[in-house]
Amino acid sequence: MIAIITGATSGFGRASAIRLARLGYDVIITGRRSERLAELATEIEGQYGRKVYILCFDIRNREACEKAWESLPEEWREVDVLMNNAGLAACSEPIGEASLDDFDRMIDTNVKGLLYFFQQVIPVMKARKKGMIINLSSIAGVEVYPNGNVYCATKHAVSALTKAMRIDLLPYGIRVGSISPGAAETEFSLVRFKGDADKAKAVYKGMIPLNAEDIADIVEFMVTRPEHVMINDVLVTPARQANTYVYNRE
Ligand code: NDP
Ligand code: 8X3
Repeated sequence: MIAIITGATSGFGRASAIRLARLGYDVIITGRRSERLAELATEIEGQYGRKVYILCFDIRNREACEKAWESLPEEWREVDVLMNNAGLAACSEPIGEASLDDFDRMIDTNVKGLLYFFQQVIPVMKARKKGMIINLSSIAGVEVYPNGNVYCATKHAVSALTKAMRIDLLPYGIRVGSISPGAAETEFSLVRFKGDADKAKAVYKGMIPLNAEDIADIVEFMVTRPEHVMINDVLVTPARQANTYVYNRE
């Protein structure tokens, strides 16, 4: 069994790559930070005895996505699970006040990048008439919140694409689902607030946020369902979060 996880250098992607290796998958791990990919490969190979293939590229770059896939040896191409996870929020400002560069980063990564890489992987799954796709959407793909604007729009797009993939890939027996988490403490907020650790920490003040292992648990649940079961979406929040903007903080 082979799984590809995009954005495996941190957070959900890293934890899920380890979890999938523990479940017996050889894993293809992707991201831009080569040192972290190498560290993760050493950890997985050493602790779980699974094979790891590293693809280091920027998912926003269409040509880089194509070249990454072309560079993959034939024996790695029969992918059973594709986890489209790489993504980010680049800002948190009212619409009309945020930078268009930040909007570009989110649209290029979360929507276009997901499609660029998906396009490479899907022909093999279609030819094999099997496979599972797990898209990392968000509660922000279900509802919007103040200053979430374009990030929410990209995650609404991921949710729409998940539903569209499920329809178009149905004849091929490919199962498509998404995970839609609420607040989870990873590097997500540090990236969103451009390295400001205090602002990032404040997001989770007065509650226990989700963590990367919580999401890996859901990935494990999805991939271990019998073949006749397709999990469409798992919407999950910390116990102290009711929707995108109502929290019960201590
Ligand atoms: P992290 O910041 O911890 O991880 C993000 C991953 O995406 C990293 O591995 C990063 O790798 C990769 N990535 C980002 N940009 C690019 C790029 N241009 N090219 C290649 N890889 C890229 O965040 P999370 O683990 O929290 O987020 C994972 C996914 O989950 C995202 O899609 C996010 O939107 C979504 N999500 C997160 C929630 C949260 O509260 N944390 C809640 C709901 C959804 P590198 O930097 O090495 O390229
Ligand atoms: C990340 C969760 O609520 O910050 O997708 O948008 S939220």
